[in-house]
Amino acid sequence: MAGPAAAWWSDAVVYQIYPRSFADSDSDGIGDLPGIVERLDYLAQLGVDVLWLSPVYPSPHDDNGYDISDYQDIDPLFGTLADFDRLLEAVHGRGMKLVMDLVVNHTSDEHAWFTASRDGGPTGPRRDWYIWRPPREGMQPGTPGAEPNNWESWFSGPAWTFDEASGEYYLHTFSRKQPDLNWDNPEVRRAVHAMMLWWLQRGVDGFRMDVINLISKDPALPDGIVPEGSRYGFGHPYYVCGPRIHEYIAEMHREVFARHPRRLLTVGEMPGVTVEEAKLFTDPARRELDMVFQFEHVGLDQGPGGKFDARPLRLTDLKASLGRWQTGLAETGWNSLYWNNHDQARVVSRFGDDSPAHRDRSAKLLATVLHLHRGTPYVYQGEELGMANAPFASIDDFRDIESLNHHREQSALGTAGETILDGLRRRSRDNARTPMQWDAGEHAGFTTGTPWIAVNPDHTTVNAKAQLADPDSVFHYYRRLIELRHTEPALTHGDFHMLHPEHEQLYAFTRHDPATGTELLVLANFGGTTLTVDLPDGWDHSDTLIANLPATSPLTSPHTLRPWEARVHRRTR
Ligand code: TEU
Repeated sequence: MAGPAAAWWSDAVVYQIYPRSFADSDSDGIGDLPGIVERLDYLAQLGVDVLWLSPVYPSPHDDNGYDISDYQDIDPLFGTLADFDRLLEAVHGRGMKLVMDLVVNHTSDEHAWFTASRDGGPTGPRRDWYIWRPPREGMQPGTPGAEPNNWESWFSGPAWTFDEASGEYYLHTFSRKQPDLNWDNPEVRRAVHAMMLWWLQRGVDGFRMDVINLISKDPALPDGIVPEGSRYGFGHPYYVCGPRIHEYIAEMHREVFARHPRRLLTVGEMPGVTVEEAKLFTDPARRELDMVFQFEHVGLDQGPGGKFDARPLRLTDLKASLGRWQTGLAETGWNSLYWNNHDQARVVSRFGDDSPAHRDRSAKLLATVLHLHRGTPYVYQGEELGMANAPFASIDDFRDIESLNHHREQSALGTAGETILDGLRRRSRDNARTPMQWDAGEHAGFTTGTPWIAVNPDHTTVNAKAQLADPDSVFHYYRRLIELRHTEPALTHGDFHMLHPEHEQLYAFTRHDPATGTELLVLANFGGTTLTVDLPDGWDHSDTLIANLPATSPLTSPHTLRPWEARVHRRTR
């Protein structure tokens, strides 16, 4: 239901730019801010409302900029603060908004805050800005098992690194070059708030907040349960939505968002968040965040071996999960909707079919299903072209620290090379990070230099230039879906009702907006074979709102859907 005052972002579509791989203006093989400026007309044509920039701050790039060494500047790789101001002005000039990536669970180990914390030793004034602990009692410091607890880093290996000079360990949930800040220290929180206000004063329109639900750790830092076959304990229960998380987010709202006159967008990236927690974070009355990124639906095709143990997706699992988030955040709270980002394999390869016969159709089907849900849709660069996973030939083709560490760790454990590579080909974050495919030319028009990661060879057929010229392309289909978000209030306000939840090939639902009486019916055939379905009453001969294939006959029940066909129908009642 519309509620008293729908927020501006409720009918907005956000586009994520991964600057390193978007457009390179100076031929160094790495995308940059002036490159983005040159491509803004493309984004305006797509019709998106908000751009989210992955980090462009100074960084040693151990994790491609998610390891920040200075929060208030631009990395020379990407340009200067003056380039940033020009970009912001150009974005605003086209009626779009710009959201920054805020990475404050951790800094780089090259950030001045951390070097002061480390070099000042255990009694130094900045020591308590990070999470330092002595070695485990009775163990030889610096040897395996002497870590203060048994938590594993998300990028393989222990979550602790020993500092010889002070004889203590620091905690890093991610790489050893990403030490976790100590949010329990009020000075840290004040410094982060001041930095956020600085960016808002510069004119940015909000923040995407990296792993923001991990910032509050159980101060006891207890050992986690060790799963069978693992060396490490499961630390999540002690820091995923930890004890003071809502206090810290509410404080940030008070100290930063509420002090700022402009209308912002705030989205918290939250691995492991539940519907119940998400409702608390996004309940407007609690004044915390506008929306969160949840991870449930992107973990459904994962086997017991973890992220790189890929399994086929069961459509019933996907519907049960997304359906639960739709109903869970219906009365209170708000969903963000995404298939892709810079951490996920390409959706057309993952949940669709990237073979030439079905690629465009399944890309459009996935777009239809996602964009017809209730929430704010996010499009990740290249998704609007149906960009697919890359054909990585060997480990030398990968760049991502998570992938490289995983490969090293599994090789040491004796896992067969092809098995490791197979997992990486399906799941590596590098699938999302190959350069944006602008045209069929050398390096896809991304750079005139040597790209930092190889372009996908399929750019000769899959590229923006070709798709702009083809009214039937995936690009123009996304453009129409984005336009619908702006023109059809049932997309924003309509309630959500899943149909046929037990069906393994049909994704079908209705959206009903009581204020206008508009009802939408979404039918999507998730597979390469035809499918005959019974329609609910009253939809015969209804209007087509959008479809990825031209209709051959009016809608009547039972209706046969062609392979990967998606249709949206509209009626008033
Ligand atoms: O990601 C956190 C996250 O939950 C994962 O997607 C993670 O990156 C990884 O894929 C686990 O398998 C955020 C950023 O989006 C990611 O790029 C960073 O590497 C990470 O935080 C650390 O800042």
